[in-house]
Amino acid sequence: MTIHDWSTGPYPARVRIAVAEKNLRSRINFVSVDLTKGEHKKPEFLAKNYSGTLPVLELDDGTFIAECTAITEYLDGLDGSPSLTGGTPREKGLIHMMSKRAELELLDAISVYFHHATPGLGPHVEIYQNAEWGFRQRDKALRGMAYFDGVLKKQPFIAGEFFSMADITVIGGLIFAGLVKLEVPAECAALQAWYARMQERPSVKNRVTMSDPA
Ligand code: GTS
Repeated sequence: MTIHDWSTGPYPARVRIAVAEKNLRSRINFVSVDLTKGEHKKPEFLAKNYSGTLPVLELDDGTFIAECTAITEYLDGLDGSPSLTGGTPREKGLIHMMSKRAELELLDAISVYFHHATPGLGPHVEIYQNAEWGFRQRDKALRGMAYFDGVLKKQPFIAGEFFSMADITVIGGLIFAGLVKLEVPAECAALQAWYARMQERPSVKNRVTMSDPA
């Protein structure tokens, strides 16, 4: 399988973490797409993913799967023993809900802030910017951090009692927050403690070096 991505990107990080958690590194070939050159908006890439975003998983039969959640579900199911996306209907429902919430309230909001209220990927890629919308999304992300802090005061992981795709999505959000220098507020102590724990996981720690020869 091939993953088209960008090694330091927060969304690619989500799939790289899933690859490591599922011990799939030896089965994946990574191909780098240069976001700063706008390669992801060129016709050759849009033929792989209509949305013009990374990452994209290319299967050996030529099928392309985009969207981090969809790719994670695919990878998680390969061994017949899904651990990141839930085994029971209840687990699947909760993980899906919390992962979607982490996108809506945190990661995607920070992405909008980055693309609209900062120079983003540069003028040749950011052809439309709306700073006011970007700043609103930054504030939404800060509220999202407070929400996830509340969740983590009651349970050890984002979707309950075990590490899942929902944790990975929040990790992606906090990686992006770090890149745009949006600090987790000091009062979000549970979120900070959880993130410190997450960063100790080998899958999180080693994600950027994954493209180097194994
Ligand atoms: N909903 C998509 C997913 O979950 O896969 C969003 C993917 C996404 O926004 N990826 C970023 C991207 O392609 C990659 S990165 O910024 O994290 O490296 N951004 C480029 C752009 O122009 O939006």
